[in-house]
Amino acid sequence: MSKRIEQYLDGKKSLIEKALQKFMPHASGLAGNVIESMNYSLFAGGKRLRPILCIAGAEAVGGSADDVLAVACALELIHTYSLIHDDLPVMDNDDYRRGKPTNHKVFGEAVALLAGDGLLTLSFNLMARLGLERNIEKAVLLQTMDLISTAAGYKGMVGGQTVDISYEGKDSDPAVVEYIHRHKTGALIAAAVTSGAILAGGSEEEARSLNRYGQQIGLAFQIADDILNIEGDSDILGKGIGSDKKRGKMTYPAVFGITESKRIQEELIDHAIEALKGFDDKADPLRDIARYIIKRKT
Ligand code: GRG
Repeated sequence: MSKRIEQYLDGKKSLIEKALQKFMPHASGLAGNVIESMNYSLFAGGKRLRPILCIAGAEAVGGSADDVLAVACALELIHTYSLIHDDLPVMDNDDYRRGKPTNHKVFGEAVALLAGDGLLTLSFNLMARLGLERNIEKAVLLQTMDLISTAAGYKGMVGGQTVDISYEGKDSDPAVVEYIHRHKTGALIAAAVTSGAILAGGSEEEARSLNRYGQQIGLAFQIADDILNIEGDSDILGKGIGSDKKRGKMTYPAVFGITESKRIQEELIDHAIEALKGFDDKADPLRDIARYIIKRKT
């Protein structure tokens, strides 16, 4: 990873950590254990990629982190909810996430399920509060919430996850694996970059280009995740490897083989960078992130 992108990611990550600390409630009262469970997974680590992309999307159109911090944090809450639910025995049944025992291992399945629900609903509360407190133009905020809720729901992440679990153990199908990856992972990543641009006052054309960028890196990100599940180091990843093969998951390496999957990744990153051709150097962090996504070890 180049020094420039390393510094950018570290800087934005610490901004996001501080904002998350500010937005999250402290565990107290009769329902304190669900708050504790929400905070456990949210602060267990994580690259904070989706909020960073939201900030980088805002910066690419001339905005700043401050314009979008609440929405950036809301995206991380949605992402963390999806990880908690994804790890449940009824889904992928994983024991480790972000280097720690999964939420249900610590708090039990019922509280883990509720912690996911709590994070998801709090994310929309955060966005609504941003609108109320910062006096964001109503149409802009509604467009952002429409974009994010669509990406997180049945047309995006939830839909992709449904196909992912229904196709376990089935014969390889290139169209199905692309559907799974674009929806399960790509949709929220694309919404992250695009929402940043919309909130920061980007034009429709800029938002469309950034969405195209997000779709390409989103798919590449999940292919990289598939490859890390085979070639990665579980200590660095903070979760087990080899699980996709054991469960008969429809992944890019399973469908196309490792070499072709790596070629597809590179091609997607080239297309992502091409989608940024109308942007000046304020979009350099997005260009660097695209390259980093397929080189990452975690
Ligand atoms: C609706 C019941 C219900 C469950 C939803 C939608 C869903 C469960 C899960 C899908 C989300 C998922 C696990 C997608 C895989 C995407 C992925 C590669 C996650 C890991 O993301 P990173 O690497 O993780 O950004 P960190 O820990 O760095 O944040």
